[in-house]
Amino acid sequence: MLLTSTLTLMFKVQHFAISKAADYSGSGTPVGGYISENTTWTLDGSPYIVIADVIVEPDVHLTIDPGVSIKFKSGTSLIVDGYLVAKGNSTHTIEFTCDSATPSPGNWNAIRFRGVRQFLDWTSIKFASYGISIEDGEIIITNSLIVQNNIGVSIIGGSSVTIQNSAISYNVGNGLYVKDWLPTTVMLNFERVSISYNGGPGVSMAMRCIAQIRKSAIIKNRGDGIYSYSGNFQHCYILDSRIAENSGHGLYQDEWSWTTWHISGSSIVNNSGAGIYREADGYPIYVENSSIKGNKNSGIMGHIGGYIHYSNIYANAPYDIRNVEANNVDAINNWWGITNETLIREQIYDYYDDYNLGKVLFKPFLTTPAEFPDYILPMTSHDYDGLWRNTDFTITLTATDHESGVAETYYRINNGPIKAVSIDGQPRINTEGANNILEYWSVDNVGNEELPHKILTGIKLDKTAPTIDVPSRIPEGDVEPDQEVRVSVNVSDFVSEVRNVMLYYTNDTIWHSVPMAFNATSMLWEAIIHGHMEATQVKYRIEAYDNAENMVVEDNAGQYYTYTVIPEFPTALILPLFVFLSMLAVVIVKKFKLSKE
Ligand SMILES: [Ca+2]
Ligand SMILES: [Ca+2]
Ligand SMILES: [Ca+2]
Repeated sequence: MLLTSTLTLMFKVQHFAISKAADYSGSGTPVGGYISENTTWTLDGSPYIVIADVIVEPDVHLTIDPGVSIKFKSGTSLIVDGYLVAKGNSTHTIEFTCDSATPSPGNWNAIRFRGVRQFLDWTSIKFASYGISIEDGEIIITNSLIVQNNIGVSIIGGSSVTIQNSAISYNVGNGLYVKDWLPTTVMLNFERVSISYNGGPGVSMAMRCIAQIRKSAIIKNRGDGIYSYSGNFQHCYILDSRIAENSGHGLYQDEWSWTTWHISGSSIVNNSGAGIYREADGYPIYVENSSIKGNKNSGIMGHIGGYIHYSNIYANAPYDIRNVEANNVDAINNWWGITNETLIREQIYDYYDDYNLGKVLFKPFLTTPAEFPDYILPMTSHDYDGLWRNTDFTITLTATDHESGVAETYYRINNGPIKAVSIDGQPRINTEGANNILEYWSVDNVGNEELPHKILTGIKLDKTAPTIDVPSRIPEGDVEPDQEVRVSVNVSDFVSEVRNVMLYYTNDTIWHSVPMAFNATSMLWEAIIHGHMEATQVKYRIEAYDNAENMVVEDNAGQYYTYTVIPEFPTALILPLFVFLSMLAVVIVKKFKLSKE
């Protein structure tokens, strides 16, 4: 409330676009304050620079055209009490990012949805504190990337959140976070979503949240894949999905959470914790047609209930199933990786290991692995570090697909022709620029195409050294003993811009180096040569580096720039003085001669 009233005071003008000359010197259209009538942000006006919070009032539509960039100043938000319709397309995505030369997660605050219904299609949302904060309404996000925020998607209210063909990845904390004690039930509906490489859990779920996750991948998060941490009346459906290689458990329901899990057609594999760990009892888990294998703290552990049928459960350590309660576990018709009943029993911890526990009922069991279709998209990653290069270079794309395997990885550079890694080799960047674009994706052996295509922007190549003009100095003419000389020079650079300029000078014994400072008024680089004794010949040259470590020397074609320090008095005074002294000498000599005579 405090924030809102402050903003009201600040922005009495309803929706304003400050003229560039007056308040904003960058290119683009500055925006801030209230939008109170239907508004469209167009390619012509792009980029839109959010210099203060933008608030879309109730019943008002903000439409954003394909290809538009929205760049947020530090700490600002887009608050949507009305409607946001941001629909890009595959060649013209809509970008929500920070307005910073050094982008990092948390540079700007959030897109906050508090209205009725919102659409994001072919968008990317980067470097926010909360990429998307859902506080009310119904949200549909398709073909979008929510990456490198502190938290990808935060849900603290609302009625339904649908996300399709999108990635929520590389966020610092949670990929998706659901607040405890939601005011109403929120339906989460994910299809073909990758929630991967986040610094916290992939998904944290809480009370009053009903999730259906279909054909999705929750992989390599530095926490649990899905963490259900609070409340009851929850259902979580995991259908045809892959939950793998997370640093915590694949699925973890803690002691404060009562969730019914429905897992079908899914792989829960190679997680550092348990595949599935249920700390609380009371609600069942149903697992069918799934693979639970390679997990490092048991396959399924805790209070199980429900059933586990027609699944592959093997290679989990120390146990494939570890029962912790007095109830029996229905685990018939599964493949345990072996057909020896005694060995299967060793992989199960139950009544026969501790008579206080219920039995795991595993007979009859399958004698060959259960098979299920591959619905999971392949995943491709790159190895570019975001830094400037000064020669042509290759970016290596690596693809994985755990079910049917990768058939091919494709890419195109700067919207050029589509190439295949197996035919054309890995992408090679040879165009100078600060923003080369690499679009890439893979296809698996049953034809699942990685969607949306990954798009790597900001690929930087600068092969051109800076240019240094002929320097000038003050004083321009004679330099007196001990007089400082100010050297000024214009240096320019194509693409990566001048990083630093050095002045080197010598009196023919020692070379000194002085960093030159950029004078924003004169637009020249300047440095001082300290004073020298008379008759000293001073030589100097200038070196400049750009941000890609290209270097150039300006040394007057090897001759250096030079000046000689003159004697203390200028010639105009010295000549008469010399004449006077000569005459004086003659007089003295004559007098001396006279006195001798
Ligand atoms: Ca046992
Ligand atoms: Ca696949
Ligand atoms: Ca350059």
